[in-house]
Amino acid sequence: MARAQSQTKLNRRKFLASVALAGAAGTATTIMPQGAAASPAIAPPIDPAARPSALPPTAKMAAAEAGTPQEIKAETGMPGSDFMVDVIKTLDIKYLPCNPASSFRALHESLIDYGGNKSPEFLTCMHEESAVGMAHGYFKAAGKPLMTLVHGTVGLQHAAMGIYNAWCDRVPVLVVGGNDMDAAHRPPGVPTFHSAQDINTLVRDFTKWDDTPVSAQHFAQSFVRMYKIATTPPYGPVMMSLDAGLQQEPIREHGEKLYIPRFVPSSPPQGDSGAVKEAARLLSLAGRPVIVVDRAARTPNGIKLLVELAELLQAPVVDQGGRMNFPKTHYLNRPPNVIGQADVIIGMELSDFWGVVNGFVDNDAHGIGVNETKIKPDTKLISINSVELITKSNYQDFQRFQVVDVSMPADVEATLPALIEAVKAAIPGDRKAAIAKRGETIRKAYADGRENVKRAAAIAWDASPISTARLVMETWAQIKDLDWSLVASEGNVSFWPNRLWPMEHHHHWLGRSGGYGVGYGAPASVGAALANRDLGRFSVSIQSDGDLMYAPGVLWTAARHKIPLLAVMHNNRGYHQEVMHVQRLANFRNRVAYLGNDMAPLGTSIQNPDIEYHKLAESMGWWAKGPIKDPADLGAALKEAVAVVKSGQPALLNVWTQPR
Ligand SMILES: Cc1ncc(C[n+]2csc(CCOP(=O)(O)OP(=O)(O)O)c2C)c(N)n1
Ligand SMILES: [Mg+2]
Repeated sequence: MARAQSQTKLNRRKFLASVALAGAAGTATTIMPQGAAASPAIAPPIDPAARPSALPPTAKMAAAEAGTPQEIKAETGMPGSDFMVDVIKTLDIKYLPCNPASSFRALHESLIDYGGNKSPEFLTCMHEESAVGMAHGYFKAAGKPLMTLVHGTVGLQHAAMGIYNAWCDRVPVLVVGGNDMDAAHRPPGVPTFHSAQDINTLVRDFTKWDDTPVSAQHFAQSFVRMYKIATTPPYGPVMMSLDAGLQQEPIREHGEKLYIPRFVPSSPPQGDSGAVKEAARLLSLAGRPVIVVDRAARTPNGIKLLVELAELLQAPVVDQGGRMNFPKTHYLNRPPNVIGQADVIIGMELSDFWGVVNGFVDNDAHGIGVNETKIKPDTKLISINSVELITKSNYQDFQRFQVVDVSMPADVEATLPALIEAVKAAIPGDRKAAIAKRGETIRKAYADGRENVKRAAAIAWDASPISTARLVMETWAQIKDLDWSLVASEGNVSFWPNRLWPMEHHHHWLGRSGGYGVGYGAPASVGAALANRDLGRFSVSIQSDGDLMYAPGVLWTAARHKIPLLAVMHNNRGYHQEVMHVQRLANFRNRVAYLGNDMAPLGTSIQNPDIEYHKLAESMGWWAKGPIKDPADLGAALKEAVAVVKSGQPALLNVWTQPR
């Protein structure tokens, strides 16, 4: 990008260049590293006169090296990045989780000094993946997107997995990467290592849109546009490469007055009326309709609409848990085994319809996966899925191809009101009694199912290390009277919260990472806890050990910014899922998985030394306790931790658990 060659800029560049040159020359002529003469491996001092392109330092340069640096002359005119702050402020973005970097120093300076560090407020992050994970979790609790700034190359590389998770989880995150693009004027050395022609290419395959503005006005249009695209269902992350020069240079208006485009949200895409009618006809005539939902309820209203449809049809709902879609306490909430008997299945925002109606058995007798259908050959399939509108090619988040009979590339929440009305109109009067009877049978199955789950949870109740069911239910006992929000449950605790906690409200369950990139749980729970703090809710997370150690610095961010969160650790001392994968392959090959001398599964355990997570958290400003191994100690420790979190601090309990 061409930079304005203002007098100020030239002065500053000359000044910086002179300091750098004088520094190099000064070093060469006067300083010898200790022991250098004796070691042939270390280059001899450089004779400045022998260097073809560098002049010996002038007296002025040498003085600049030794003396106090001169003040840089103040820039005149409105800095481009101040205008950028004006643009950003129109969108009411509350926070900016961010790891700092020079490629966006100008915007950083404007945000704090011109923008007053409000809307957005900086949250200091220790890893770019943590920043994106925080924005991801925040959105799911608050329903509002955050932005982050990343160092265009290296920072974006760190952020990439978090962006992929947000993409797969259909969550908007606004990512702006600083990038010093003018090869003729950017500082050489490190800043040039950190520049690229096109940083956006790194994440283009898993963002909804990206751009590289070349003027202040272009920035204004693109920032509002990226916000609009990210927040139009299906939601998704978006990316902007932001030139360091454009941020830094004063505004040039090209004779045209700069303006900030007004943000007007787009309406979500609604299913075609003919397809809605056909879906309603199939559902209302079905003997055993089943509703399967994954990310169907975008908002609390989505839950209400789903309850209305399910009750109208007295159809069981299989909630795959991408979001809090349907109350766990409702008798129509059923496990996936109802799918086998269905004659009509409607899938709503499913990430994997094939997986709903087919089974895959890993490693059969021939060592490869086997596919088997789970449904009857004449079962009719209906799909409402907005993600079909943004399918890309490279990453395989679109899963296997599944033929469906009625396909609506549309947003479920936006389509449900029309579908409900169409179903009401389509149900024949003489089917109403049969539909009501279907409901009674399901009600009984629901009650029996609850009893079975409770019996299963009681198994090994007193075991040490602590059973995952006990971990989850002891936690429940301490939070049940609060306005709680389970902000993340990472690792695998056999889905006990989803099976046993009476989740009813949108914030009771926020879903998982989306892309199953491990390392999501810790930052997403801090981000969601921040949103819940502002909304007056109590945040709890089930925090696995493997997940926490990808980027534990987010613990510091939570303490620094006073984000109350109860992190109850599922510390099974390993990457247990991978323990099982290696074991499965050893079994298949008729070998004993080699345990190594310390009797731990090799390459998959996190033991010996055991990580003292409570000390780790304490060192970063958390209240913490552990390791808790005896289940009898758990209740009291949780009680203490809950009181700490209620007082506004984060608290972590390091609990030793059974593998799953
Ligand atoms: C970034 C990333 N690296 C590796 C994996 C592979 N992986 C899947 S589950 C898992 C174990 C996670 O350990 P933990 O969070 O402690 O959960 P546990 O399985 O022990 O319950 C790993 C390493 C992954 N999904 N993502
Ligand atoms: Mg683990």
